[in-house]
Amino acid sequence: MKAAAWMAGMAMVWGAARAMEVGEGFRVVPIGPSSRFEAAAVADLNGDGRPDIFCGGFWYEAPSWTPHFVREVEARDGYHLDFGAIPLDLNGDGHTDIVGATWHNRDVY
Ligand SMILES: [Ca+2]
Ligand SMILES: [Ca+2]
Repeated sequence: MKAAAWMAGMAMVWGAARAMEVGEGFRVVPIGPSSRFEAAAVADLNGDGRPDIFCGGFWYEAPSWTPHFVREVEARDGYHLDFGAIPLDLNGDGHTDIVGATWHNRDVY
């Protein structure tokens, strides 16, 4: 179930502008068709037991995929400085943190 949700989430981030069937048991549901970000992560970000999606400056809350603004992401040379997103609990507080990385300035945040 989590793998299916992850695949659906990734398809939603990069998918077409409308829902469509892509194979038995799967359906593409766009959640950010105008998103210009390249990295995404899947994790339960609000603790409700459902996997959410973090992408660029937003996280998308399952199951409605409501966008929540997180941060401004600087753009440079036509790209947003957001080339990686890894969900981890870095400080051990039980809440998922997102580790991001960029290519242009080699920052990790
Ligand atoms: Ca959740
Ligand atoms: Ca944490």
